[in-house]
Amino acid sequence: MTELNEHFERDGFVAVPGFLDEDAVAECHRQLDRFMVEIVPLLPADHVFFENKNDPSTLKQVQRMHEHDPWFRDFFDGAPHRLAKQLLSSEVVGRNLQFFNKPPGVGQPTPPHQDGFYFKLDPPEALTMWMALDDVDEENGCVRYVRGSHLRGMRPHGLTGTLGFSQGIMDFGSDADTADEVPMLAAPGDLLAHHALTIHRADGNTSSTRSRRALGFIFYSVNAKEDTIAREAYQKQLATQQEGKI
Ligand SMILES: O=C(O)CCC(=O)C(=O)O
Repeated sequence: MTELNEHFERDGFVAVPGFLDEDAVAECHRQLDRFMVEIVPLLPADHVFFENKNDPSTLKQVQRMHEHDPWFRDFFDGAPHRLAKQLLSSEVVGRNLQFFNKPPGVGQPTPPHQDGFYFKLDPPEALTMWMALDDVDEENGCVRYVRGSHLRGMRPHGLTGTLGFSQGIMDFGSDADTADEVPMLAAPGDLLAHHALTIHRADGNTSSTRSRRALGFIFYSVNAKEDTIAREAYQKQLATQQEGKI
């Protein structure tokens, strides 16, 4: 087993500094700029979220980029797919490529949650990768993981009211949660990977000038079966919750 796998299995997350080199990060930014101009205006409302839907500069999330653009599909199918396969020790299926931003000053906190609660998988064998495209720290809302939380099962979640992160752990914040929380500082091109049961959250962006852009990659193990009834019930609840916000 590699060192990366050992860390991932022990902590429920692992950091891969320099996953993309400087040139690859620059190319990713170029492609992202193109995507924002050419593709975003064509996307359905439930694939693009804004902090303020009347202000395009507050774009906070784009869903399913790999389905809308061949460059991002090829990127998703390359190095992230290979790493997901290694970390889950199984064949994997790429499910979502997302853009995450916390725009300066207005980017809201990401509520504490476990991605597996959204995925509805049995067994919950899946992971999310999060690749920084800006320098990310406490000021602009770095991701924070609770070390080892993937070993303690699924926590109850409730509705948060946060667009893009509709479900959160309502009783989060005990000493056990906070003592093991790790702020994940990252530079452009650094990648974090977390297990579907790992609790994570992020503060809002309190900087007035620095964005906090990232790409997220979701992969399911082929051993994980989707509970389609639970998933449909969740999608219906989500559609009701998003009314008027998107
Ligand atoms: O970008 C963030 O603040 C959090 C992203 C996240 O929760 C995820 O990728 O699962």
